[in-house]
Amino acid sequence: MNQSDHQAALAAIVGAANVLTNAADQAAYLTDWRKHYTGRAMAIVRPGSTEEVAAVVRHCATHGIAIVPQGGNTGMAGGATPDTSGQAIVMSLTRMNRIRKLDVTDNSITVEAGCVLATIQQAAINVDRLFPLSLASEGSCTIGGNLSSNAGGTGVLRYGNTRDLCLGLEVVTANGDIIGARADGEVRGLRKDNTGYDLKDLFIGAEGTLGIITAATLKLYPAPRARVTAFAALATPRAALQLLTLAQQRCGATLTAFELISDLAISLVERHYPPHRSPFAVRHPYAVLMEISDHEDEAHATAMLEGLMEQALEDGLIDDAAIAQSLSQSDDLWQLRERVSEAQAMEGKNIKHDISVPISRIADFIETTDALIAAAWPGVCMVNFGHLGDGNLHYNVSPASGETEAAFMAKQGPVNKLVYDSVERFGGSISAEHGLGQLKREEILRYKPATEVALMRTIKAALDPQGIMNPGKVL
Ligand code: FAD
Ligand code: 2HG
Ligand code: ZN
Repeated sequence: MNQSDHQAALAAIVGAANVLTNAADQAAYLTDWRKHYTGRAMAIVRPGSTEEVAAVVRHCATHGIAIVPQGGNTGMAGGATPDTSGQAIVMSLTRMNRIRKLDVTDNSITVEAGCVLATIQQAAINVDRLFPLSLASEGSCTIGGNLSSNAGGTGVLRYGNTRDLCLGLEVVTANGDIIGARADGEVRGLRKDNTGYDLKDLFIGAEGTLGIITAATLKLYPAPRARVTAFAALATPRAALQLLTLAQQRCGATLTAFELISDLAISLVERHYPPHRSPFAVRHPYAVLMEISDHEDEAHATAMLEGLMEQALEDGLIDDAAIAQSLSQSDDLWQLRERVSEAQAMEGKNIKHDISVPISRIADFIETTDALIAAAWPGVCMVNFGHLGDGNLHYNVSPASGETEAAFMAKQGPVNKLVYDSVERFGGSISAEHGLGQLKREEILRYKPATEVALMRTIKAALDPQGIMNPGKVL
């Protein structure tokens, strides 16, 4: 069969309108969000049901055609972009966007893989529940992509990563079998099920290299009665770490977000997203954005945050504080955090490091690594922000003033190596929440023990013996 025979066979499965073959229709699917990778594809295939996904996979397995699964295409590691051979298909799951079931007694929701995260959050709110996964890309990323990259976001310190929010998965395997569905078609989603290896955990975080997630049953939580946000100005990440310990002592499980933002990151948002501005009259090197989710009421949550801020000021941990008095003030503060990535992208290319170290070592890591970078490349800018409460930093590096983008990006390899070697010395991970994709596929070999990489290859070979599932990613 030649390419047009395959395109026709795929059209027979999903409908001709859902097999995109011309360059203009394909363009949006072939470049990643950061515009670091552009690939080519034999076709963009958009199945509308699990059975169609399975039939497409069976066709590809029979003919050895590679499949690149794609959700909202917001990934940061190039995982959803095909290579330049033009031999693979991109399978976009976005037509599979139904909410199949929501059960308030089970506190669970079953959704198809292409469901946009914000849609799931809203469905939960509609029944007075919370789906706590929250990321700046929530308006366009899909739950299939969140699960496949085991996304983190801003609620991890209280609710865990996407993996922790998943009760069950429906998956199409690399030979086209459907697993995870019960005989009546529902996705299994038990709170307890110790019947051998937990297969769903293999597919979570696999970045589409082992199979295709078609639906998931997810945990819901009672909706908090009040969410109150505070913004604190401070001098150093070390002070932020002390504030985290104090906040955890005083607020316990009500502390649901603890984000660090450097002043440079805030300035980028101010420049590109006016009228959002720091609430403080003078500049401070760092800010922390904190959120309390309270099951009493707003007055109780506000009083708790006020008490915390007063003590932090008294103890000299923070230099100033603002507590949002309304939902719109809270949204304004969150924008200062959530817009950083987009503001950085508008500024031009940057070298990203999505890293984690033990929470206790984060201040030492920043001090040490900042000094190493300043010595090696004087003048480059550190746009440092992230999920401090999880030990996860977006330790991004931007060009020195006047430096061309091309000259700066030529340093990517050595900058990455310096940062990742430092992460290694601090006992951390070179990918905290964005995955490996094609971006870190080579680098991981340097930092992950060879026996663990070998075991990953064994799993890959067992589940995808032909290597058709998202080749060139992760491994
Ligand atoms: P895609 O980008 O389409 O795909 C991601 C990976 O999953 C690819 O390897 C793809 O092949 C695979 N995949 C997608 N769907 C399936 C499926 N159904 N079955 C099998 N494999 C599949 N990430 C965080 O963890 N925390 C953050 O705070 C965060 N903030 C972000 C903010 C912005 C502004 C942006 C642009 C991105 C952010 N991300 C963050 C990165 C990104 O990982 C998440 O947006 C999201 O998890 C990706 O979902 P997606 O649907 O866009 O997946
Ligand atoms: C965030 O936390 C995302 O905003 C993106 O994970 C981080 O752009 C980045 O480096
Ligand atoms: Zn993040």
